[in-house]
Amino acid sequence: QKPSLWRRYLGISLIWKLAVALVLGVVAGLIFGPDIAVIQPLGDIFLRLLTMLVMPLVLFTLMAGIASVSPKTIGRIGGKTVAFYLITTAFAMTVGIALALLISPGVGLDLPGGTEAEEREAPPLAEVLTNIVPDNIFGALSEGQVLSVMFFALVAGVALSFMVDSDDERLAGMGADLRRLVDSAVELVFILIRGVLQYSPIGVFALIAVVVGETGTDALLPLLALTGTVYGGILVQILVYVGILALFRASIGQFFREVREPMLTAFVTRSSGGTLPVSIQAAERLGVRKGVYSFTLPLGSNVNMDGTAIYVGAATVFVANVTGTDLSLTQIVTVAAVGVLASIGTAGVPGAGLIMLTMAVTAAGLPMAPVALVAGIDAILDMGRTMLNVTGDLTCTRVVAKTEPGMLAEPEAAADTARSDG
Ligand code: DAS
Repeated sequence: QKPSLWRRYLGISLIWKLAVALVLGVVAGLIFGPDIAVIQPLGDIFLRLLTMLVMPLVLFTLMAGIASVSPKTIGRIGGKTVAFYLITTAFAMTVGIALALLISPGVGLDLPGGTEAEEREAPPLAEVLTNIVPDNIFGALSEGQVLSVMFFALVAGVALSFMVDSDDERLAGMGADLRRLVDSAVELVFILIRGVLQYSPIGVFALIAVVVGETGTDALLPLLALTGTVYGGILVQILVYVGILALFRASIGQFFREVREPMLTAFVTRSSGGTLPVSIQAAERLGVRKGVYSFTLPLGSNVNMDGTAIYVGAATVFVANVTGTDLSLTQIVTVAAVGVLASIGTAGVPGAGLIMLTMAVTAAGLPMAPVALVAGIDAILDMGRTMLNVTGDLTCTRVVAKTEPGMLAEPEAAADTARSDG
């Protein structure tokens, strides 16, 4: 008999449902304006469902991934990944500042210098690094300290990897049992993810409707110029990723076909952490082995934020422009350095970049008032920067997998080789 409506709904691909939800959300936002905020809870539930999965996912996938890689391979993957993330983020920061100096968004809008920024001291680097080591893993899990949980998962995964490789029969047997348990936990989280994603069209509709309802269409022209600058930078950085993929002979068409879903999810949820489950599934579809993505994706979703770097660079120049401040070279270098650290420190949650922007503006000795202006459209900027953050993580994942023997499923590896010979 005819499939039920519900069956038919489940049959439609998630991308279509998200695209329809996006359009309907914009329409609803324009029609109802700020009153549409009454459906915000539908969006909050979606974000909470995604965030609920982040901790179990990071803990189990990272442990499972590390444990599935023989001890001698872990070092190589880690080194390559960190190098890739730092280089691309520094480049993104340069793009953000250069474009903003070129386009000069906000020039001519002379806002009062505004009150001097209250000293928002960035935690000293030594403290940030020390705090990565958790003094209580259950505390780190409950407080959502992703970096600390990752540290624990990393060391526990390495220990498990040595356990499985142990010459002591008893130990190796226990290691194998524990690894099966962890792998099963990962599968369970994946099932939960598929369930949450069935809810995402509703969550997306609500999130978009509220953003459009709030910012409306009367966004000021200078803010439009800032938006153009940030999205221009995002486009440039995506072209950089295309260049890197071409350099490593990875199929660009296949890559963007598979990462479309995490890109769109990141765009609407504005949360790299929340998109992690979707990114992991895209990495699986790209043929990347868990041994690589279980390291690169959780780490990337927390420290690799090229979109945020572009945004902090461009928005800081915007703040200078709207208050008629000429940035000295020293100030520009300060913004670049603080901006890169800020993007590393930014959490993979909505709006985190705005918090880091206030840190960069303070460090550059600029007035804080215009940051409130940027905050008005921060959600729209956050969508694009988060999408780029996730795209950068997946580009690194694909490239690292390509350079690690046995870390790319056969069909992709064979296709890559053919491309190299071609
Ligand atoms: N929304 C953050 C993320 O999830 C980025 C940001 O706010 O800058 O990547």
